[in-house]
Amino acid sequence: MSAHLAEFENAKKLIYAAQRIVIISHKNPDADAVGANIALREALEAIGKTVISACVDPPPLDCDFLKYYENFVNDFTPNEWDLIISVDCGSHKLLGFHVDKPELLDRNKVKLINIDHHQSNDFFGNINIVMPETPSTCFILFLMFTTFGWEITKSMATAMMHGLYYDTGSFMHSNTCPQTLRIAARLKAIGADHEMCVKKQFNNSRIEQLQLWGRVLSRASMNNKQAIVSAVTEEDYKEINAELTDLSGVINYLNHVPEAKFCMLLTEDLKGNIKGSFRTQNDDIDLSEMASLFGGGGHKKASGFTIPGKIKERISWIIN
Ligand SMILES: [Mn+2]
Repeated sequence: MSAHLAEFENAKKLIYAAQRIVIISHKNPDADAVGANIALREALEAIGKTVISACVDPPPLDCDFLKYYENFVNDFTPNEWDLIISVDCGSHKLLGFHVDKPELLDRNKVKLINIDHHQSNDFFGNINIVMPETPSTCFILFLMFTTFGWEITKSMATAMMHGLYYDTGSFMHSNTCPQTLRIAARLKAIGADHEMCVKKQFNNSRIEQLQLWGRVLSRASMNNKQAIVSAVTEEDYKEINAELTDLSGVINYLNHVPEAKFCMLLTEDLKGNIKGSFRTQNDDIDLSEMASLFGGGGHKKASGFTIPGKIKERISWIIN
C-alpha cells in the first residue's frame, strides 16, 4: 500500500491549496459513502476549510445518528468551489451530478480527487487514490488521516467504523484483512460508537419486514438440482403491507445451507417484472453466467436478473 503515499502527498497539496471544498458521495449512497464523507468533512473543517457534503440522493436512514447527517446538499455550483473530492464512487457515472454538470468531468476546469476502493474505478480524478485491495473507503481515509497526522475525533471514528462495518458485512466478508481489524480496534479505542453501528445496520427491522422474511423462509425448499428456491408475490406485499426494500438481506439466510449448490429468490417487483437473485457459498459455480441466461449479470457468488412476468406456484403430489 506504500505506493499510494505519493498520491496521498499530491492530494494533501491540492487540499491545502484549496479553501472551498465539496465532498461527493455516490448516488444511492451506503454507509461507507456517507461515513467517509462525514469523517473527511470534519477533518477538512478542522484545518480551516469551508466544506459541503453533496449527494444526488439523500443519505440512508441507518446513518441518521452520524454528525452532519442532516447537512447533505443535493445541488451546488462547481465554479463556486476550489476542489471536489469524491468518496466511494466506483465510476464517474456514480457521481450523479455529472449529468447536469458535465464540467465535473473536465479535468482542466474542475480539480477532483477520487478516493475509492472499487475494482471498477475508471480514474476520473486529477488525483486518484484508488485501492481495490482495501475493503472500504473509510479504511483508506484512516490511512490518509494517520499519514497526514490529522486528529481523528470520536465522531469521525464512529463515521469510519460505520463504513468499515457495512462494507465488510460486520467483518464477515472475505475482504476483512488483518489491517481491517487493527483499524477497527484503533477506531474503537478512540471512542467509536460501534454498538450504535451494529444497532442501526443489523437490529433495525420493521415488523412488516420480519413478516415478509417469514414467508420467504417458510417457503424455502431444496429442489432436485440441490438449489434452494423461494419466492414472494405481489399479493404477499399487499397482505403484509411490506415494501420492496423490506426484502433486502433475506437471501443471505437462504444461502446458509452448506449442502445446497446455490439459492434463488424470485420476487415480483410490483411493476410487472420478476426479479431473480442468486447466491452461493460454492467456489466452483459461476452465478453471473447463470443470471446471464436470463439477461442479467453480477458476480460469481452473487447475481441477479429482471424479466417481465408473474410467478406461479406449482404444487405436485405423488403417492409412493
Ligand atoms: Mn465502499
